[in-house]
Amino acid sequence: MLKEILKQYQIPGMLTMNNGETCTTKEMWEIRRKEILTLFAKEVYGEMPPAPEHVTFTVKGCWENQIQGKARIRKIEASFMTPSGPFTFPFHYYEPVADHPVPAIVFLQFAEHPVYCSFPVETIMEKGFAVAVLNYDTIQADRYDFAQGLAGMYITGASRWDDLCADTYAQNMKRGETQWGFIGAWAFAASRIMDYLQTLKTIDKTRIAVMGHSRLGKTALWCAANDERFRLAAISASGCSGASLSKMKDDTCERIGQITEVFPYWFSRRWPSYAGREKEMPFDQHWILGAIAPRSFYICSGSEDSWAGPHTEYLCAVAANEVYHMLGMEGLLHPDRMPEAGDIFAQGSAAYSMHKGTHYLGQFEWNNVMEYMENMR
Ligand code: GTR
Repeated sequence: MLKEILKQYQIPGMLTMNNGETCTTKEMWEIRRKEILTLFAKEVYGEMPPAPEHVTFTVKGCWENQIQGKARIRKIEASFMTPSGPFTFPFHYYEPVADHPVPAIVFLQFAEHPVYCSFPVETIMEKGFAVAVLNYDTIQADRYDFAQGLAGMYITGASRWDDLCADTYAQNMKRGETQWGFIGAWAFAASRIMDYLQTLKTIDKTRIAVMGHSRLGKTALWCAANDERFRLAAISASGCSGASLSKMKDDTCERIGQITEVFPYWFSRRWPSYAGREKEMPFDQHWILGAIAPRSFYICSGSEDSWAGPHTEYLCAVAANEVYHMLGMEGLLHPDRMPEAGDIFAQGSAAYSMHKGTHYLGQFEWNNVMEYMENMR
């Protein structure tokens, strides 16, 4: 049944290489994966600058014996050079008291949408997971303004940002056609936290995830697709331009035209040109989800989250199986039907869950993701 639906929407396969050959091996996939990343950098999210040569981490605060003796907490500042000078951002790091290396989650957090996603820190500590929490606002305030935050610091051009401050359109146009937008900048910051986790002996480096909800679900997707140190991307309600099929969007869902009208600055300047042309697009979002393979993703949907399109998220995950199967892996193990509220498909090398309700990331998702990671050994 699901195969027929994917066929009906003409969801394109991702295994034809740029030179026309079919990708059939692990070695070919390494090349094909890079081709897909390049395509999505240019057309969808904008190009990521290279990682900085040095990142300095400064401990700004350290609290032992916290959360009823279960954890220690640190406030860290990460600093690195950009083409426009140094950039510094803070994050909080919670580590459970343990006598063995623990798995970790980089959690991308909203400052102003607390109802959107919860962060059950006590449960996380009890289950023995470290968590680094990044407030996305500290990288880039979420308004159409490249004169503030990280993204603009990598965009150099003829005029200075302060000449353009009042004119967001001019700022956007100063950006090269394929230069990055804010999703790229948030994802880049998550990778800098990964740099920090790499320095810790207390972390199990084989089990580090990046997790985010909604626009930060899109960010977790883009981050993990690029940064192979992440073993898992936990992607909640990422909807349009995230882990969901653009070609399947109906009138109930957000479409490329809607998202790029309100948030053009999240994406490459080319992405708006696909609005209304979804049917003609030679690719779809399962390609970038597939670019996480052979590592894993965990897609989380809400049954009543129609704007994000839970059915389009689910089928995106199903369509990404193409690459896992080519690699001889199970991929997402799922029944041949659409999902229902309460479903958890977490037995394979990728996972999917659907909570009952609207746009939210909460206890259900955290428990599912941690349980999945516990089994990843
Ligand atoms: C919406 C946007 C969605 C989603 C959401 C969010 O307005 O159109 O795609 O990203 O914001 O991040 O909260």
